Amino acid sequence: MRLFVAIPLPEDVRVGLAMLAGGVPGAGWVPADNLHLTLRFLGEVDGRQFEEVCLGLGRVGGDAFPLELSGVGHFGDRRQARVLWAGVRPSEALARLRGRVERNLEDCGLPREERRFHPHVTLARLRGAPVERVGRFFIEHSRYASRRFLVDGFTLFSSHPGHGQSIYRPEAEYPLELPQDAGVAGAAAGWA
Ligand code: 2AM
Repeated sequence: MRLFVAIPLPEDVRVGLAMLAGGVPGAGWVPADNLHLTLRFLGEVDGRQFEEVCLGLGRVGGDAFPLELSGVGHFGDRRQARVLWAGVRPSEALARLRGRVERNLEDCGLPREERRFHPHVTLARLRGAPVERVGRFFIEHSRYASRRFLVDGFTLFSSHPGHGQSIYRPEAEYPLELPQDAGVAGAAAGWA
């Protein structure tokens, strides 16, 4: 099984992200339904490890927190970008959640992730996209920002080959704790 842990995004945020698609020849845009924020890619995991991973993630816990997406960027060489992404406004709570996920997966026997965590939402994978069109994408969308939304859980997904696009299936969902007065606090923080 090919697994990853991710934060699912609210539908309106995904729709807003999907509206950034276009204008870059050679871009394979991620469909709105597949957009997510990866916390940890696990890769191939066998049945026994899968059970341990599910239990380990169940021990992560923690409080729900607000998050905002902000800006766009790329992975790969500036003149040969491989991936276009939407960025995430820096969040201590997100970094802490990622740390807890990482520690609990290590406790399950998974090798430590050596790469630095760079929170992002992949929008497109590129193949031979003209550099000036990629540059225009950055100019046009540099001010992109989502609304503030509540991260109230994370999900263990399995990834399956589909026609053109991967199919992501939720295997297990892990809620984060809502503050006692979530309704009032959430409205005040502009989560809703
Ligand atoms: P991404 O968030 O940068 O797109 C499912 O494929 C998820 O796992 C994607 O979100 C993808 O990262 C991540 N992923 C896939 N293959 C990966 C790899 N080899 N290393 C790290 N992350 C990977």
